[in-house]
Amino acid sequence: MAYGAKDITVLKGLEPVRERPGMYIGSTGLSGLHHLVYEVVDNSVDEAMAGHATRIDVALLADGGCRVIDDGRGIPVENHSEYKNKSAAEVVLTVLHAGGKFGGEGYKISGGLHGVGISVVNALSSRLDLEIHREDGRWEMSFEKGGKPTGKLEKKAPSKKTGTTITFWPDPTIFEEIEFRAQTLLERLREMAFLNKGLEIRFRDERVTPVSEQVFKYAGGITDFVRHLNASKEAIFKRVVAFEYVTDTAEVDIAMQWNTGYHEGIHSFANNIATTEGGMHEEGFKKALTNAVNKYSRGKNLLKEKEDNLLGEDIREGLTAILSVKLQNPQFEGQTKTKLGNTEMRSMVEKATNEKLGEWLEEHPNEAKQIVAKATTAARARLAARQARDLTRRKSLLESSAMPGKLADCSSKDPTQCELFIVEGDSAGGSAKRARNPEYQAILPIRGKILNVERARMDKMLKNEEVQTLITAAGTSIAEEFDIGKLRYHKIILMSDADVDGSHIRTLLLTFLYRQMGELVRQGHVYVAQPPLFRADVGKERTYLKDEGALARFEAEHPNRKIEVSRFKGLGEMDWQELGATTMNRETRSLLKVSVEDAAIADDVFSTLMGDNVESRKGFIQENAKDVRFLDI
Ligand code: 0RA
Repeated sequence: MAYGAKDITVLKGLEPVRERPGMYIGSTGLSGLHHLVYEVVDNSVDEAMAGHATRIDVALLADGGCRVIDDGRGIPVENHSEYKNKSAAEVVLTVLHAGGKFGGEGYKISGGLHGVGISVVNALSSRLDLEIHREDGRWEMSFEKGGKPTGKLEKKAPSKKTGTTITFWPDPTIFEEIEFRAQTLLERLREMAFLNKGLEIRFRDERVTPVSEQVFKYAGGITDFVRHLNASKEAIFKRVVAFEYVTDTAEVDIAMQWNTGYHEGIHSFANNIATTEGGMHEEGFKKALTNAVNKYSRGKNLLKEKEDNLLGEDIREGLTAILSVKLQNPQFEGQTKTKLGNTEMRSMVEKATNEKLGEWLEEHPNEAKQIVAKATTAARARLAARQARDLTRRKSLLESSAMPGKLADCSSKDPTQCELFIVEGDSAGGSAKRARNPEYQAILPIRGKILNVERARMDKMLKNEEVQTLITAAGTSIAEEFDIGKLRYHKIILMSDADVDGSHIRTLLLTFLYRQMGELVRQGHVYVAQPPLFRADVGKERTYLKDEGALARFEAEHPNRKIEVSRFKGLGEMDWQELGATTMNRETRSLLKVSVEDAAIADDVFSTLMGDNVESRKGFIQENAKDVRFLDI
């Protein structure tokens, strides 16, 4: 049976959409505004998924409109069976829930977050122009003021091609803001192109001069997506593990690649919608991934009989994966409706992954070995971390409340008032002890050299005595045992030299804090001290300047004066009074609060600096040596 006008079933008029836009597009802010574009594009992508469209053009017009063109079949133009005198196109644009997706034998699979249809876009636009190429003609119709037709659908000229063009102008009385953000749209459109192999999506921003245009088209689909996500990372091997699994009712598409980092990046989608809360498909994938790798390891004796199975988290360390499923009736659940609830997808993805990944591993023994080796190292690091934790716990039990000897603790027991300075180097530690306010400032000297040895992996860091001391001093323990309620100092301040070694140690410590005590960073307890780099004397007046920029400004502000500048090579070169006044005294110092982003960057830098690949490490250091963002927070 041909799919045509009579399959388009009808539910409601458009008034409810204007009354409660949030119900249909989530919000009337930027996200809702962008939703309009996605809704239109989703319809075109559906046409592509059904095999009828190959290209979609999205343009942001100079006058604030948005135009979406596709080369699909075109919305049906004949009169609708249930509406006298109304074309199917008019029904699709003016009746809620009338699309190709509801009832009848429309598409097998369709995207769109709420599947609300383009009538919602019409309802929330001050104007909408429709152009259809179909049945040998070019047809046009326009709407204004929230979806009111300005006339009937009319054939304007003969045409040999097919397709739909929708141009709409968001209603400024509905939206808080009507200026689209190119970057946001662009990222989503690129994602759409990745998720639909071979589909060409063009994006043009005509609001800027020169007009910018980008073309997204990926012959490799989600395999290209994974490469894109891993582009700045170092893969453990070049190949992307990819497979698909198709049944009559659904489709599973998986691509993955491991990198030398530690981050787990599984991105799942159902019908092109990001399922950020996960769901059944993700559960099935994780279970089978763990199972397949363990089964392979046992089979090949890479895991000895007496050894424990690798855990899922070990196997997923450094994994970037895209899991895309397409199914008929997706159930979206969870807080943000981004969790896939269809239980049949759990077993289907599990089966697909067990079978296909199992085969892949057998067919690629070299790569398989590397996957197992990476997971084994992760498992070892996990065990070492636990040992280290047990050790600190036992120590603190034995010594009851005794704090480590190296720590010069403060007398106040009120954590909100207390500060812990982690100071690189013994001599700087000495100055810091003299300069501090012993009531609420504690000093923990750390010898940089010790941390600096070779490529400190996290497990080595945890075994390090000074890191252990830091854990005990902070009071919170780490990883799963972490308890922020036990934090002994509300400010943890890293104080190290403003040189390469200093920033190296900062990177290590930040990485450690980020990975093992992440909540400290997230809740804003971690700071970096800012010792000055220069002392400038003008006559009897002495000024401390934090960097070259500050020095240049100072020089500009003192023309024709003799300025005596000395540079501090390290904290050790400052006397304790100077250190106190410039860097520690609450009244006069300046501290930088470490953001989660700073810490994540440190973690990235750490992975690259400490990774096993010497070449990439060298390259990275050379490339980023001048990038202060990385090494000098
Ligand atoms: C209803 C039925 C058919 C196609 C469409 C709607 C359709 C909607 C949009 C929105 C943007 N682009 C679109 N392309 C198609 C099926 C028509 C047929 O059977 O030929």
